[in-house]
Amino acid sequence: MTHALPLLPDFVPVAPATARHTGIAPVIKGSAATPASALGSEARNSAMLTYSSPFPADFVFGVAAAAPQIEGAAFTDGKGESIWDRFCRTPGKVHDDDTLDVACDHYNRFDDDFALMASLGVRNYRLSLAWPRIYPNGDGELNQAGLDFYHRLFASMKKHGIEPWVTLFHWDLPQSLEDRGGWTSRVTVDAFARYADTVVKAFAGEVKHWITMNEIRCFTQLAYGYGTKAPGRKESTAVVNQTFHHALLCHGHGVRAVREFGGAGAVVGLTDNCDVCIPVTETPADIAAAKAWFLEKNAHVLGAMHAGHYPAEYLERVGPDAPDVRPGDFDLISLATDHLGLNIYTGTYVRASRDGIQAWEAVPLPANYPRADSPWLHIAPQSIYWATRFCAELYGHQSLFITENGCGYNDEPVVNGEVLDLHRRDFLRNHLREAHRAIADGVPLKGYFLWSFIDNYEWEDGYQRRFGIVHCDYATQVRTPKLSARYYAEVMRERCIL
Ligand code: BGP
Repeated sequence: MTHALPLLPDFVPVAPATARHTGIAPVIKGSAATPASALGSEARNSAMLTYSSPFPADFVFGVAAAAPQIEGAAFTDGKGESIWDRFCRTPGKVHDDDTLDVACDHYNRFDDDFALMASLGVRNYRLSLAWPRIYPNGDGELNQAGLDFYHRLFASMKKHGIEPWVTLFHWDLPQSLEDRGGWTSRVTVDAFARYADTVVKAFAGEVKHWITMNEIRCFTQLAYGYGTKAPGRKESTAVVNQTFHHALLCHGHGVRAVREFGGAGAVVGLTDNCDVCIPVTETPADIAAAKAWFLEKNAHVLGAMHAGHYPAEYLERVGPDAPDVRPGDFDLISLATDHLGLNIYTGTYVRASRDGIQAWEAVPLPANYPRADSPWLHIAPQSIYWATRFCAELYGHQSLFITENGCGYNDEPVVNGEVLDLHRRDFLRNHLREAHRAIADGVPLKGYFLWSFIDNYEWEDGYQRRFGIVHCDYATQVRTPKLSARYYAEVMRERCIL
């Protein structure tokens, strides 16, 4: 069956962007004008990719996880306390008061885990480094045992033929830094700069793919505004906006550290969970509305990073709550990156407003819209297509990765050695189809990392929520690949949607 869609009406072939991050094409609120596509004329050629075609030869398939969620060994070999180690011990904050103490015991079982990954044909694994394992107090004394652990881990990955994609920060801030203000304070920025320098220098020989931060919104807004994630604070909008700014500075330091110490061939970028939308109908009017929504909602992270300043519209919106910006901050924040990672789970439906005055109208989801057991995870595979396409068009990105995509469910029992998670297989297949469609339409999507390799500690949902393609029995630490793991293994082997 042929699935090659014609290029959508607003794909105007233009010369490919010369810089990695070109300026943002203007979207004027209320205007019907559609920004020109940043995609080049190659978009037309790659539209020859059909539904049954393999993914491009250089397309990266992988799986993802993060240190605090799988490693366990929360206080072993000198590791310091993280804000999540503290938060999970505050009664009522995490489902069943689950702790990260043991998790998947990956700290002790990584070699077996990599053998299992390799047996499924996984060649790329996105992981994170635990900052408090390396600097137990965030700054201060270095813990050599922490560095040694990751040297052993990378050696094992190499032995099993698995390429590391390393995130410098995936939410496990050292508690000592939180005691000094956490993300509200520049102390954290300085400490992160030192930590980034240390780990990039230490692992330059083992790691070539770097990701600076994971999902700035989650460890700032949700953690310091809503208080649902560690450290669970409820600060003012102005303070929350400042935490965003400090996180952006740390992203900049991550880029700087890789440029200075990463060695030949090292690449770096941010992983963002941008707000994602889907045009209700794929018509020029709804697409333009969705694009205007995307630009507005992402102004304070992607917009700022790519423009080299906070966009005027954002500053107008936040007024006196705007972050304090010091001279030189945006030199760091807007350093050129090599790729952009997007964690895509869900999306908002947007259409052209019926009053013809507003630039867009978000359509609320009805109560019976399908979702996973995670209450926020409404199933919207087209999110992948539109998020990657808008990032290419609006920011001129030439190299995009889905760094997370997956679904969380509660009860997935092992029966006769199997977990028949057809729901996850379906989720995966439908999202891969949209990734494939994006590539066919010329979007420079270069890879896909599934969240997650193994069931793990899902933050405030503890061990209740399972996102893995491999089942973890937390009582015995027995791993059982689910049906979705077998399915994904075949997809990776054939490099086709099956
Ligand atoms: C992302 C995080 C992951 C993972 C996933 C599932 O936001 O980067 O670490 O946890 O979401 O989400 P959650 O655990 O919040 O349900």
